[in-house]
Amino acid sequence: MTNFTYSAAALDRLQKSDAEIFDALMHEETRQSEGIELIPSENYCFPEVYALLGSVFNNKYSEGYPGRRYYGGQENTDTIENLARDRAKAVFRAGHANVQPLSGCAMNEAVYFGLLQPGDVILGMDLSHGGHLSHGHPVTNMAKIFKYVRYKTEQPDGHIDLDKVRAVAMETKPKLIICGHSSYPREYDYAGFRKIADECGALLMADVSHLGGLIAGGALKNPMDFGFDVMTTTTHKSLRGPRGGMILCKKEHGAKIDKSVFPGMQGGPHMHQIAAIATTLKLVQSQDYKNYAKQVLANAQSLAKALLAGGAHLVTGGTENHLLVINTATGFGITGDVAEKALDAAGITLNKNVIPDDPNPPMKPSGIRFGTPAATARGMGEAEMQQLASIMLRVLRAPEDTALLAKLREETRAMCKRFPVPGIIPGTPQTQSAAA
Ligand code: DSN
Repeated sequence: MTNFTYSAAALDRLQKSDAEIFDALMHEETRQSEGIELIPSENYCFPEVYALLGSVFNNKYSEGYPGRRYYGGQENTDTIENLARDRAKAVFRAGHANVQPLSGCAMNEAVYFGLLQPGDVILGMDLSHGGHLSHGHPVTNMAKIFKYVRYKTEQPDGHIDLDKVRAVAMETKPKLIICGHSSYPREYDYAGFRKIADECGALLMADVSHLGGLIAGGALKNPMDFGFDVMTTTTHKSLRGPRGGMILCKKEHGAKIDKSVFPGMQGGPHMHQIAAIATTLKLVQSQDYKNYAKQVLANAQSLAKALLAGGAHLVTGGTENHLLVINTATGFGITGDVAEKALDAAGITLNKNVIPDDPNPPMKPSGIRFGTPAATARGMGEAEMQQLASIMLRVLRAPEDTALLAKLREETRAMCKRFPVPGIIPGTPQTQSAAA
């Protein structure tokens, strides 16, 4: 067995019954072990999560909610869903929690359909300024139902000017305002957003998918403490749980949200995923996890400082959370796709990313986005961030120097050896043979 995340017997059967998938799994373990993961929405889940994702809870249909299901045999599924909901409410100080959304887009759609009517106006952040697809990008199905309007960040410093947000809100009269991002490296003024929502009579939602774990660990502010109506978060990013989504809200919105998730949008919830969410929400209450959340931010600061010193152009000039965006076009004269590929060759995985009002197209954008949750989960600290920044700068200055990239690949591999991925024991016989 290569690790303790799967049962030995099940893995053995897989190897015999489907060698192609088995090999891909082994190669992916090797890739994750021997490379440095900097995609800010990715992480290594707690090893306990693998136990539940690979468990018999996968087999159960549980349409409905605890105590009111459509099928029998729910004594254990009710237990796990009740624990997940109670722990979610406690961790995020929310009046109500729904843990059934299958993932991020589904959870946000469930909020829109639960609290709004078709044609209602929703105000969210522009995608190129850090917003998310599920906040109503024109290519989404949601944009066919609701009318989305946008606020942007101010250039060149990249911050949100709340007076401008207020002006758009007063002009467009949204029924819902969304505060949330997937590539905005700054903290929000949650109290300021609450004030604007009150002035224009809108409901207020925070999508903290990237930040959920950092809020749970007490390292960042919690929108629920500022009177937000709804807060959504995925469960597999900084939270380190299984893939999934969660909706936290004021008690008064609970019935509408629940009805919108089931039967409005989904059928049977994924009970193995809910069991893993429940466990995750216990683990994030530990002191170890609180330390982890703080270290994620400290590492991001350290990385930002070293990159700035090396001449990188950081969007907004730095970071106040776990993520950073570099404008590679202005700083290094290369587009994000070129940077992504070169860094990958040096053993660092991150993603090309649009920058505010990017003149370039999404597949050849002007920037890259990266963050520290996964590297921190394997125990890397500020010293390693300095080393990482140095490797990144050398790659960005010479993305076509294949000899240099190969040399740097060895440096990242050596770093990885010192920091095993949680749940994977490197160098075991199967990993080695799959990698060979
Ligand atoms: N794809 C996720 C991210 O990378 O931010 C959000 O859905």
